[in-house]
Amino acid sequence: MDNYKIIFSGPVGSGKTTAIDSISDIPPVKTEAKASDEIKQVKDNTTVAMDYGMMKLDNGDVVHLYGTPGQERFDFMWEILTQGGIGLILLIDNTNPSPFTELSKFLMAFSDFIDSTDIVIGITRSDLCPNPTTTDYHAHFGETISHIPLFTVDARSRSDMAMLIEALLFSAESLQI
Ligand SMILES: Nc1nc2c(ncn2[C@@H]2O[C@H](COP(=O)(O)OP(=O)(O)OP(=O)(O)O)[C@@H](O)[C@H]2O)c(=O)[nH]1
Ligand SMILES: [Mg+2]
Repeated sequence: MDNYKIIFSGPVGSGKTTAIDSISDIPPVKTEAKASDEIKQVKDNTTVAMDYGMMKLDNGDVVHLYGTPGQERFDFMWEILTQGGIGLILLIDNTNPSPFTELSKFLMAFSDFIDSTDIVIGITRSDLCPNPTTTDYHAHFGETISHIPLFTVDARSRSDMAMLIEALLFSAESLQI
């Protein structure tokens, strides 16, 4: 039996806590606090340290799921949480006024981890804001993300989250982790 650690990150409200809720086989451990006024317009709570969940694969392997806080003032947790991880699932909220800027920011912040492991991008909340499309993301970022699996997903959907994890494990296996 193998154990893997995967990290969910991305901006505030992109669905990291929701994603782990959707896919975890155990009730997740959350560290949420009441959101400040700015965030409160979108949701009541925000992650201040981490989320933790886990899922068992059919072959008996266990995938440990860690969610980071989205707020940059808690970014000291990002490096702590990536340690020992085999890959990153980056969730980007498509309703953000500048989703490209948000994606750039997180690709930069996690660049060392991405360089040494693997990454999958999930574009969330596209049902609320269909643009930019995945084609627009590829057109804007070109080579930078051409090798990265990128999907439109709903963090509330277990099957969508399972697809992201499968894509990440598939990429990681091809790197022979
Ligand atoms: N309509 C819609 N809502 C979504 C989708 N994905 C996530 N959500 C909702 O968006 C919100 C995301 O909130 P969280 O999961 O707390 O976001 P987070 O990334 O953990 O945010 P922080 O912890 O503050 O960084 C929740 O209310 C979800 O139900 C989606 O694809 N469509
Ligand atoms: Mg959260």
